Amino acid sequence: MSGGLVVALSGGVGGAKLALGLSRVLPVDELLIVANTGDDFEHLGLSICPDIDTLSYALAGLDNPVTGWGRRDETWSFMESLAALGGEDWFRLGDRDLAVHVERTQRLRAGQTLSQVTADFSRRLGIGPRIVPMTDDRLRTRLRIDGGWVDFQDYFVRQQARPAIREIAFEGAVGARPQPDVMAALKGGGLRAVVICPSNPFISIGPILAVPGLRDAIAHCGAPVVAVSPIIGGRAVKGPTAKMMTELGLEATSAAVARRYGDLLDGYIVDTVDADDVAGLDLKITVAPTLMTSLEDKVALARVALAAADALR
Ligand code: FO1
Repeated sequence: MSGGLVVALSGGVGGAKLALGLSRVLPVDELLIVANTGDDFEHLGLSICPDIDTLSYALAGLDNPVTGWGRRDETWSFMESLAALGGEDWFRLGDRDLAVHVERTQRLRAGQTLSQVTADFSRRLGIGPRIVPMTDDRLRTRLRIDGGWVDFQDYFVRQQARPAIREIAFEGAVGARPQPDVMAALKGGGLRAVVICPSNPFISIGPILAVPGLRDAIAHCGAPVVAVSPIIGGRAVKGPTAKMMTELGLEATSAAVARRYGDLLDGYIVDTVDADDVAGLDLKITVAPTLMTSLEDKVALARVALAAADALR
């Protein structure tokens, strides 16, 4: 069975790979990508939205294949000039990328919502499916490390995710309202599936589910909810997911990620190497290659995720 809207929850690099695959197999009006904005921050006077931009660049074919974030064919004159002046250069903003932050900041200051700015940028970059922030309100991921609380990008980029994480908080979550189109999609009829992309369950999907009402709306959406594990053989493909799980007292396994999502999930897609690891879970398990290197891999995994969801309808 196919047809109907697919809502995909995604963080940055890993999630964007599956989102790109989904965008290649679904009609543009049958995919709504919900981006994490917990990583967003204000830096050098600019509003930076890393996961929205990573998703946008990936779907526009403008992504940097080496870093996974930022733009391809980037130049760094701004950063070099900033460093020469003694400015903060730990968070690298390429020249082309910079234009996005400058224009977004202007528009947000003029009163547009992040959803409006993102939609217009998407149209101008030729992106078909909709990418929406999980909320238009301010929600910031904060991490407690030894020494106190720090902003997400301070931990992730400036300190290169080295400190051990003791606690995670989503500042502003209590008052954040879910992005209206996401709620309408989850509550309206015609939903085919919710796909949780292979993103970090704590810092990428966690903030999305922390927006009041969103987790509940997903749980009661009436369509299958499937997740793709971000862990392959006890390791994250990219980023500190495995390290973070260990620090938070969990095993760095696909099974532990599924337990983290709890009763939200109907189906779970894990890599072939993790088939035994998830054998005890009370979930419909699909075993498939989940490492996405080529576009073909992304498309293939998107098809697997959709088939897994459809089989649960
Ligand atoms: N990640 C880095 O590791 N170093 C950087 O200098 C960096 C700059 C950067 C600029 C724009 C942007 O949209 C993302 C950027 N990222 C950088 C990635 C980003 O901060 C993280 O990968 C995400 O927040 C995690 O999903």
